[in-house]
Amino acid sequence: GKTVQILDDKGIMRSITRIAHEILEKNKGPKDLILIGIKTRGVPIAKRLAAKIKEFEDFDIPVGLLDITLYRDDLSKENLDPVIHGSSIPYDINDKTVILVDDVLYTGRTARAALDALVDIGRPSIIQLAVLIDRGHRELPIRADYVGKNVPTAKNEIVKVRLQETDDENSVMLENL
Ligand code: 3GP
Ligand code: 5GP
Ligand code: MG
Repeated sequence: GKTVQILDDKGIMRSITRIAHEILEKNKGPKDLILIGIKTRGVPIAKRLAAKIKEFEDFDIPVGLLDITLYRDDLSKENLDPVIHGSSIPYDINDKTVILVDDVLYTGRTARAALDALVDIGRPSIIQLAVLIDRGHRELPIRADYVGKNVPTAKNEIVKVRLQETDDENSVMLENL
């Protein structure tokens, strides 16, 4: 199908830089923040945000990860159920501001599963959500606090996120299946 580029290397970099500034602005600095990347590509985005905050404020933000994937059940092509495979959050999240980070926000089911996983681990004072792309089509009352780019999509389109750390290049493409 047809493929169009939404962000190039510089565009991704600028979005992440802006979100890093927005995180610092909204939370009045880097204190008590923890970034948690959602597997696979949320993790390098979380690490890039932490590196930006280090650059701006000379402050180290802890970065953890959650491994959540969506599984189709046998009966339905539409309903995807998030399954939590594991996590690496070797920090006390109690009374902290936890920022979940993912590449694409779509139905909101992954974010919801991430919230479930977090409340099992501790009791953050605030949980926020940062995504590189919001492609719409929410099926739950979930929204992102920080968005790199809003991309209106059809349900039969997919957003291809490629990052240096996982794919050897930086680009976001919209692909029409
Ligand atoms: P990610 O692990 O980096 O998020 O869901 C597994 C991978 O499939 C995701 O990588 C994502 O990039 C890719 N993907 C592309 N389109 C879709 C989609 O419509 N739904 C889901 N769940 N993943 C998609
Ligand atoms: P949701 O749970 O909000 O439906 O989807 C979020 C998760 O599914 C994200 O982790 C994301 O990787 C993946 N996802 C959903 N739609 C897309 C898409 O169009 N492109 C990519 N790259 N990932 C998607
Ligand atoms: Mg993802």
